[in-house]
Amino acid sequence: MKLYHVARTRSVRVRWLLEELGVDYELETMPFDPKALQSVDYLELSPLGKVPVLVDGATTLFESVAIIQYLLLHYGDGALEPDSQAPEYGVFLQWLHFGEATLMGAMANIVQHSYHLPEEERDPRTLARAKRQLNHYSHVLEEELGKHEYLVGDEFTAADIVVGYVFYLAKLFKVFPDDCPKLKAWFDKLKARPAFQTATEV
Ligand SMILES: N[C@@H](CCC(=O)N[C@@H](CS)C(=O)NCC(=O)O)C(=O)O
Repeated sequence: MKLYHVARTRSVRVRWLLEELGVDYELETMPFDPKALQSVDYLELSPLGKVPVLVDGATTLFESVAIIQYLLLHYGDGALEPDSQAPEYGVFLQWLHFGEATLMGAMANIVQHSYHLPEEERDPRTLARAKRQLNHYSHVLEEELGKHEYLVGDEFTAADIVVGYVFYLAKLFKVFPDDCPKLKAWFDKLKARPAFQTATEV
C-alpha cells in the first residue's frame, strides 16, 4: 500500500490512521508544488492533482474521508469505529463527514484567504465569514465534548482523526479558539498520541 503525502495537508489524516492501525505502508512524500501535483504521472493517480492518494493493489483512491472509510473496512478489524449495528454508528458517520464537508470548508477559506492565494485574490469578507464559521462550529464541538471524552462517546475513533486534523491546522495558522477549554483539552489528548506525532512529522 502506498500513500502519496504532502506535509500538513489532508494526507496527514490518512497517515495518522495508518499509524494508529499499525498497517504497513510506503510513504511517498511530495512537495506542495504544482510541478509534483500536476505532473503527468501524478494526474494518472489523482485527476484533480490533489493529496491524499492511496494505492492499495488494484485500488487507487482520492478523497481523504473515503480513504479512511476504506481503510477501516479493509484493515480496521473493528478498531476506531463503533460496530455498524450500534446506535452510535450514525453519529460516527456524521462527525466523520462533518470534519471534511463542513468544518474543513471554513478552515480552507481561512488558509486560502490569509496565506495561500495571491494577495489580490484574497477577500477579507470571505476570511471574516470563515472565521465566524470556525468559531460557531468550535462552540458546537465544545458543547458536544462537555458530554463525553471524544466525539463518539468515550472512545477515540477515526472521527476524532478527521476533525482533529482541522484543529491541528487551526493551531498552525493561529486561529484555534481561545474560549473552548473542552475542545483544547480534547485536542491536547489527540496531540499526545504517538500516531499523531508520526503523522505530523515534517
Ligand atoms: N476533499 C479532498 C480535498 C483534497 C485537497 O484539497 N487537498 C489539498 C491539500 S490539503 C491539495 O492537494 N491541494 C493542492 C491543489 O489544490 O493544488 C480530500 O479530503 O481529500
